Amino acid sequence: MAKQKTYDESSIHVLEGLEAVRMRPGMYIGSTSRKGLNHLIYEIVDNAVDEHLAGFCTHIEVTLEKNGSCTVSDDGRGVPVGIHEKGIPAERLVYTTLHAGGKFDNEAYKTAGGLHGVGSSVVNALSVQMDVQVRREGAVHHDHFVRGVPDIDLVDGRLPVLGKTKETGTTVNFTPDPEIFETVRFSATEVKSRLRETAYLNPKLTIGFHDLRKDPEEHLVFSEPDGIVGFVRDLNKSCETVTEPVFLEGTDEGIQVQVAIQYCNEFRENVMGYCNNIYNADGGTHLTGFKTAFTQVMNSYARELGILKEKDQNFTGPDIRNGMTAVISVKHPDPRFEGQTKTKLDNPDAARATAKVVSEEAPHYFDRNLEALKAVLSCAEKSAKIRKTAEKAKTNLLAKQKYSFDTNGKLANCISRDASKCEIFIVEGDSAGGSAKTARDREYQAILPIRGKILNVEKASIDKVLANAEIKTMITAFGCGFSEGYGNDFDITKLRYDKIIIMADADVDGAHIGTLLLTLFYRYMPELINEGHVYVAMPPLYKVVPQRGEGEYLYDDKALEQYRKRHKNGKFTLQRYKGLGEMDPDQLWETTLNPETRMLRRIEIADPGLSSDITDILMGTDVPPRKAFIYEHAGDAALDV
Ligand code: 1YM
Repeated sequence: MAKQKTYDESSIHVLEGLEAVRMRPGMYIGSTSRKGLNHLIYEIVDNAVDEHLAGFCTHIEVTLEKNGSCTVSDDGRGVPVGIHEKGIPAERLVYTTLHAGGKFDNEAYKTAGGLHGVGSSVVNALSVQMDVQVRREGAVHHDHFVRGVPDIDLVDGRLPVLGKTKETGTTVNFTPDPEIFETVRFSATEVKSRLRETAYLNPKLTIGFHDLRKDPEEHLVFSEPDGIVGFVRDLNKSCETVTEPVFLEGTDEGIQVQVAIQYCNEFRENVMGYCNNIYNADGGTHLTGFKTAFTQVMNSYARELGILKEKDQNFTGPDIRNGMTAVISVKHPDPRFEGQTKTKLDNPDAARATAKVVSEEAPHYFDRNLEALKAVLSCAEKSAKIRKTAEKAKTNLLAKQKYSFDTNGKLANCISRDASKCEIFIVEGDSAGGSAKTARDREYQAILPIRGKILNVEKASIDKVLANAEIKTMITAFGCGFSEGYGNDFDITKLRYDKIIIMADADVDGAHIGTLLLTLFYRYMPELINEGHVYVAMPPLYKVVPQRGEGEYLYDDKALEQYRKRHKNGKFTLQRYKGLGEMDPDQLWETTLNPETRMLRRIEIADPGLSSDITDILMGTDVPPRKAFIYEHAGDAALDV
C-alpha cells in the first residue's frame, strides 16, 4: 500500500508540472510558432544524441508521419524501465516530470538538452498523444500518454511488454497539440537542416530522415565522417574557395576544442559557435577566444612576411575574417549560457581554452602551408582596402544623417519621440504612401514611402548599397546605422521605432519588395530581426458584407472559399482589393494601420545557417540553385501562411 501512496502523490505533482508547461509553453520551448513546434523534435532527438555521446547509440531515425505525428528512434540502451525509488518505472518519470533524467546532470558531455534545457516531459505535455517503446533486456516495453498523462495501466507496477526482441533502443512517436501550437505542420526543410548539422557535429553518428507526408520513397541519410570540416566545406559549396578547410583541435582545462576554417572569395564572414552540440546564435566566449587568438596569429605572420610594414596598423579582426567560414565546436563539462534566449556561451575558461588551442595549433598548420597563409592574408588586405573606402563613405553618410532627420522630405515622421511606442511603415508606392499618411495615427505612426523595388543587396557591393537613395533614407530614418563585414556601426539602442512594418501589396510584386527589404535588414541590420522589430503588414484581399450582420476582411483565397461554404444560402457582397493604393484612408486605417484590427506577421530567424543559405539561393547571382529551390518548395508556398 505504501507504494501506492507514493504513486498518488507523485502523480499529483506530475500533473502540476505538466499543467505549468501547458500554461506557459513559450517558457519551455521558446515559442508556439513553427520554430517552437520543430523544437519538439529536436528535444527528443537530443536525448538520442546524448545516448550517442555516452557511447551507446550510432543510428537515429526521424520520420514525419502521414498523420502529422513524428517518430524518433535510436539504437541506444533504451530508456531505463526498472522501478524507480518513487515506485514507478523510470521511463514514466522521465516522460512525466520536469527535469527528470537527473542522471544526466553529472554526465560529462551532456548536450544541455536543447535551447532551454527541457526534455521529453515537455514534449509529452505539449502532445495530444505520445507513444514510447523501449527495447531493453530482451523485451519491447510500452507506454502511452495523452496530453502528458499516462493512459495505460501498469502490470504489477511495471510497463506492459509488447513482445520479445534482441535489439535495444528507444522509439518515441508524438502528435503535437493543436490547442498549443499556431501550426502543427513540421517544417521538413528546417528539420533536415538541423539533422544535417547534428550529423556534422557528431562524425560517428548517422541520422535517417523520412517525410511520409510528401514522398514515401525518399529516405535521406545524414552522416558526416569528416565532422565540422565537412560542415564548412558544405557551407562554402556555392562559393569560390581560396583555401582548403583547416582543422585545429586540442583540449585545455578539460574543455575540448575543435575548429574548422575555410576561406572563400566573398566579402563576408560566417563564424558559427557550438557548445556541446548546441548552436550559440549569439556566439559567446568560445568565439571571442577564437577571434582574438586568430587575429593575433595572422597579424604576426603579416609583420613577419613584410605585408604589414612597421608604420602600418594591424589588420582588424573583421579584416582577418574577411571571406572566412568557420565552425568552432567546444565540449564543456559545465556550460553556462547568458542572454535572453540563453544562446550565448558565458564561461571564461572556454575563451582561454579556445585561444590557447588556436594560438598553438594554427602556426603548426600555417608554417607548413604557406599558400593557405598567403590566401588568408590577401583576403585581409582586400578587406582593409575596402574598409578604408567604406569608412569614408560612412563618414559622409553619417555627416549627412546629422542634418537630415527628415530624409529628403520623404519620411512623414510621427510626433512622439518615445521609441518604444513608435512604428514606421515602409510603404510601397507613392499613392499608397499618400493614403497611409492621411490615415495614420500621427502621434505614433511614421510613414516612409519607397518607390518600386529597392536594390537587391545580395548582388551589390557595399559602395553601391550605400549609394542607393532608398536604402540611405531607411538607414537615416531608423537612426541606428548599419553593420557589414568591415566594422560594426550598428547601435540598436538608437532605433527610433519599436516596430518596422513592411507594407506591400498582397501580390507577387509586393512579395518581391518584401523579400528585398528583408534581405537588406538581414544582411545589414540583422539585430532588427533578431530582436523582433521587423513585421510584415497583412492587408486583406477581400471584404465580404452579408445582407444581415457584420462585414469581415478575408486574407487569402482559402478564407474566401471557406466563407463561401459557410454562406451558401445567404447573399453577400464581395469586394476585392487589388492593392493598397485602392483603399481609401478609412479602409487602410482599419485593415492595415489600426493596432486593434490589423494583422501583422513578425519576422523571425528559424535557423541561421539555413536562412543565410536560402537568402543566398533566393537573392544571389546564381540562377540554377534558385530554380531548384522554387521547384522543391512550390508546394509549401500556400501552407506556409
Ligand atoms: C528517441 C529518444 O530518449 N534515448 C535514450 C534515453 C535515455 C537513455 C538511452 C539512457 C540513459 C541512461 C541510462 C543514463 C535516457 N535515460 C534517462 C534516465 N531516445 C532516447 N537512450 N540508460 C539509458 O543516462 O544513465 C533519461 S533519457 F533518466 F532514465 F536515465
